[in-house]
Amino acid sequence: MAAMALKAKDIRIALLVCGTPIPAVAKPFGEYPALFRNLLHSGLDLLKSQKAVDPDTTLTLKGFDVREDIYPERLSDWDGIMISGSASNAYDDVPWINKLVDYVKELPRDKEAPKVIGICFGHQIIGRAFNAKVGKSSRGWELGWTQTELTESGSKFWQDDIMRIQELHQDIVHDVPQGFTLLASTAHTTNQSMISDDNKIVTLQGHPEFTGPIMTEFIKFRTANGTFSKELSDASTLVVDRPLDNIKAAARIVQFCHSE
Ligand SMILES: *[C@@H]1O[C@H](CO)[C@@H](O)[C@H](O)[C@H]1NC(C)=O
Ligand SMILES: CC(=O)N[C@H]1CO[C@H](CO)[C@@H](O)[C@@H]1O
Repeated sequence: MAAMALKAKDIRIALLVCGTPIPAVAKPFGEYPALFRNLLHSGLDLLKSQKAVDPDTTLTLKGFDVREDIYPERLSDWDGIMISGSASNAYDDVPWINKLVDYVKELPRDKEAPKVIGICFGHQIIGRAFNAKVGKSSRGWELGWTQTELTESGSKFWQDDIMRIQELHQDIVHDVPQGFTLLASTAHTTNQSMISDDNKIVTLQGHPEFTGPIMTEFIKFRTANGTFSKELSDASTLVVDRPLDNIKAAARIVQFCHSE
């Protein structure tokens, strides 16, 4: 971990909320703002235990429901803009998604823009904004506990050789946009994580905010409603509670937003 401790401040994260988890997740575990707030606080605690940040550092996360056209007022108020997951398709031609894509497209042109982090649907929105092809995978769903392989740049950014994370998607970013570098891959999905060459935008196809118990609820619900086959459901359930690198990933996201 970085030897030089970053000095104390409040790290301010604006979460662009693009979806609502199913009630079996939202009720006990919270909606996306709560899930990401808990995750990033755990990441910050890890950084503190590693003495990688000042012990007085705090983190504030506020949700903005972009489906209702609610966006942060000023970019300069934030250290990070995070884009959440969603049950919607990033490639759909609907007004709120088109607006979000245009918003993301403009961010690199704005000097006040903070760091940008896209998770799952957010990763795909960033892909679309920068002209990658986004669409359904020919391999169907990538579901549950997964070990992603990090590229050389990925190991540098995520500070490991692999990342164990929960996956819940069938849409993928088909190519790495110009000006971005690939950070992680699986056999199912080559483009699992990307970083922009100016070091301002990072994406993840997996869900660091999902734990085994959360993923179990998604598997149960979507198997019952016919989305997942019994085979896929059984295979995913078998490994769903394996160890994850969520908090480590969260620490890297917090550090990314904290640094210049
Ligand atoms: C199953 O549930 C999910 C919500 O998690 C929803 O997005 C999807 O459309 C549902 N599928 C069917 C076939 O009802
Ligand atoms: C679907 C897929 O694998 N797309 C691309 C992901 O990114 C690499 C470049 O790093 C491409 O070679 C893949 O074709």
